[in-house]
Amino acid sequence: MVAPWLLLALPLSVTAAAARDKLLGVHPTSVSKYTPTKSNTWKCLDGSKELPWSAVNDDYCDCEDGSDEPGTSACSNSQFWCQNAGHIGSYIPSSRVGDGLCEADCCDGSDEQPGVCPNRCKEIGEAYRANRDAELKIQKTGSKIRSTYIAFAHKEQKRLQEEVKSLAKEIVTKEKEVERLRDIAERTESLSQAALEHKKQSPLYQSLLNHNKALKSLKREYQKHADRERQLGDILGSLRTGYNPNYQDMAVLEAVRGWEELAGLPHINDIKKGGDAEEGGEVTTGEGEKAGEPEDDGLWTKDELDGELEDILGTDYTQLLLDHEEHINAPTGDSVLFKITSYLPDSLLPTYEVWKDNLLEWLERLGIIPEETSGATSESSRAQQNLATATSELNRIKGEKSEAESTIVKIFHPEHFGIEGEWKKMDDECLEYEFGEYTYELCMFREAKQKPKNGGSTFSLGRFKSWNTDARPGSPEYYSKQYYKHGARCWNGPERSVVVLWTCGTQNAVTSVAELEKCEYQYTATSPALCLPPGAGDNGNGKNREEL
Ligand code: MAN
Repeated sequence: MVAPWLLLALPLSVTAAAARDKLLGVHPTSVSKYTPTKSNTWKCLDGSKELPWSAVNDDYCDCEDGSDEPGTSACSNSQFWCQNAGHIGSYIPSSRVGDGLCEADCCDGSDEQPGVCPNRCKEIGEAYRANRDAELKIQKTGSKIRSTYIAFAHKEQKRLQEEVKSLAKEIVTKEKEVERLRDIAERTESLSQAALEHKKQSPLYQSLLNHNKALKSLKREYQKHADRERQLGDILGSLRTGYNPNYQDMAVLEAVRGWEELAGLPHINDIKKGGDAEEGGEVTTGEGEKAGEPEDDGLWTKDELDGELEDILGTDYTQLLLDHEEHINAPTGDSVLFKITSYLPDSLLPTYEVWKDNLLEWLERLGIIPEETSGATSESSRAQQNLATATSELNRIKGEKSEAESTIVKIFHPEHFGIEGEWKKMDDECLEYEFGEYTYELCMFREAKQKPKNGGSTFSLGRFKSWNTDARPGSPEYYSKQYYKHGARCWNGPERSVVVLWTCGTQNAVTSVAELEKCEYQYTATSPALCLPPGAGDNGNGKNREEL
């Protein structure tokens, strides 16, 4: 079908109109390809056919590549070039040519019959340029800030490298210190062993051991007798219930009566005659005293003996001895002599110990100080404590060093703070955004949270998991998305999670929050870290478009 505006164009100046019509929909760089031969023919652009020049844009598709119909909808594989003077030129699919609709990409209306679509390119172009200029300004400012972030990352790298070096030195010193303290602890330990052996010779300790032995023996004998009594009780019980009273055997009767009295039982004949005396099972002691009743003189009852004797026999007498020693020495406090070791060089320590022992021995002999106050055991525990403190300090420094080392690796790692380290500045920075009844928090590279404004529990929305794994690490696209995962589980739903969509902006800020699905949140945010210098990293937005 011939485009109606082509028919309308016929009465116009034929040559001018014909020339213009033949170039309708042709991109400026291809204009030279649309000229007829001397014999007024034309070749399809793929060279497959030669046609009369009149066949170009005649609304009939002749060429396989659709090149003979750049300005009509006749060839389905063809594209129409909208010049859009004053804005940006753009291709549209040929199927949209002459469909009576005004295309956004064809603001000059050249794809429709004249008068159908007004030419709006001037105003659209102006608005577009104003917007682009504003964005460019933001990008320029943002990229300047970004370069300060990069400089910060380099500084941080240097600072951390220095820190690692100095921590390494500190570790060497601390390791030597730990070795020295271990040596002292081992030596004082062996000294304290000897002192302990000496203390164990004390009459008090020896007597305690004897008491313990005596108690153990008594317990063993007591148990033997208790067993024997139980067995005798069983024998006499059988005799009591099984003997024949008709035989009138006085010896048997006496034994039964005697047992009944001892055990506090009613006479068996009364029970058999149907008397109302109850059969007591519990055997009481001779005087009718009940087991478990406390003794007046403070002695232990049978129950206490059964329950607590075992504990007493399990006493750690060595520890008791040391506690006793500590207790006895406590009021006198530490003598300067016992603190002096911490000020002495290691090489002098053994000599000092010998000298100290001799001095103490003499002081004791002369009665100037009470005997056995050397406190070698507490000296040993002090040495152990010093060793433990130094060891844990060493471990703390080692931990600090390895953390600094792992941060150094992350600074310029594409999967962490970016190839240029541009995100390091934001490490652990927290941004907030208020929406509805919550304040939404985003602590970069750590955790996202949902905090209720009017009280209630804060929910974790997830911890930092990764950048946009669908893009190539290091590309701008890669840093346009961040995932925070495995937050607090939603009631009857998934674990809470966040996707942050980043764009270039002059400030680090969260600009919107939405809960797209239950417990799946989307933040939008801006950061200068994403502002590349204008021109750099342009991924060809203008594909198919061209500003004129
Ligand atoms: C809380 C908030 C909401 C969420 C519901 C799900 O109220 O975390 O965002 O939708 O729990 O039960």
